[in-house]
Amino acid sequence: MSGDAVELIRRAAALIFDVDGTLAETEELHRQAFNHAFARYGLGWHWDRAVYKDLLRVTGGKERVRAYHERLRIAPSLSDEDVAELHRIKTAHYAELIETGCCPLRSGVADLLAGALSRGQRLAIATTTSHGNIDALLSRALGKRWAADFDAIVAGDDVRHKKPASDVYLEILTRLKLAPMECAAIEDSANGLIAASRANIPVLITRSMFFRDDDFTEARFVLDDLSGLG
Ligand code: XBP
Ligand code: MG
Repeated sequence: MSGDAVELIRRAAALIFDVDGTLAETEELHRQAFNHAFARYGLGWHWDRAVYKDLLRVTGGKERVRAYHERLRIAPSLSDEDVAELHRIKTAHYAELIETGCCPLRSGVADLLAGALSRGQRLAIATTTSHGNIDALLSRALGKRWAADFDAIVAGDDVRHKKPASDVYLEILTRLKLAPMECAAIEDSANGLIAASRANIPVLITRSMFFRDDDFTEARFVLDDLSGLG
């Protein structure tokens, strides 16, 4: 464990967490939920891990479906209503998968959240996914009243532009009334790193399953997980 990473975390007035890949390895469940929705919708699409890894460059589930559709040479027409319905099926199935308890918080996350609260630090969430998905994950992992510990929660649909745009992070800073350098962002992907860096917030990367080969040159620290930081 780099002592400087501990210092970055402990000196921050607020810790701003990404969700997917950072708090838990959720992307594999998102992938399974997309495939469930494609089957239910009779599309005959299947995203294997390699395809999904590539598609994860597109942030946002609806945007990811649209991007894949545009890449197909022969494709059924797909209206915005179709995409919305597919995404609704996907989201419902994702919540069912989360509810089975198969997706615990990643190593070190619970200790870091508890340690930060005990030190009087503030907690926030800046994510591309939806409030419903955040609630499904964190209710299961931290209990129904989890949100009381977070001073600001900004999701993809709350802002105009999803990551790698800085919108979610700028909105968090406004809500917390803090300067960027008073915070630390904890992310797992290059898109998340770019988003936080564009808002001038120092970033600590926790390497995750799908993004471990991303370019993290701009990050202040790159760790395998968050254990030892609490
Ligand atoms: C992850 C994402 C999300 C999820 C799917 O962002 O890009 O789109 O893959 O969630 P982050 P939705 O790591 O910033 O949370 O289908 O709800 O978009
Ligand atoms: Mg992420």
